[in-house]
Amino acid sequence: MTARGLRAVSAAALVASMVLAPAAHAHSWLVKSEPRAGATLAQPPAEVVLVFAEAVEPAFVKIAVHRDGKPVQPAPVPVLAADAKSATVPLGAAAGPGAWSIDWRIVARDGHRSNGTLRFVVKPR
Ligand SMILES: [Cu+2]
Repeated sequence: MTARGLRAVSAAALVASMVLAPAAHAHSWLVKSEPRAGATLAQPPAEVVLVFAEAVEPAFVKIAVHRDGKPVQPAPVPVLAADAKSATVPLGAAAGPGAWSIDWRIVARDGHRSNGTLRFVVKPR
């Protein structure tokens, strides 16, 4: 490629990066949860509730639950609220003491993805 060609390509890349730069819009993320992030609980919760900023795409909600670093079996199945702004994750028989982490991965209605991990601790009795 010639020097001129290279300059043309880098100019095009610069324009593309400006056009594709993320703008402020309504993608979704975790705004609160029950239990709260970092909570230390005396009793295991029966369920975990994740509340998102905006509605999420139900088909693309992925939740992975670990207790003391091990995947909880059977894997809890999240139930999305009718407004698609919160998900309830039943812990059921798996609920108990330990360090819990809830990995969440969502796709907002605008197509943007986000993910994170909610952690809390349940003390042994
Ligand atoms: Cu977005």
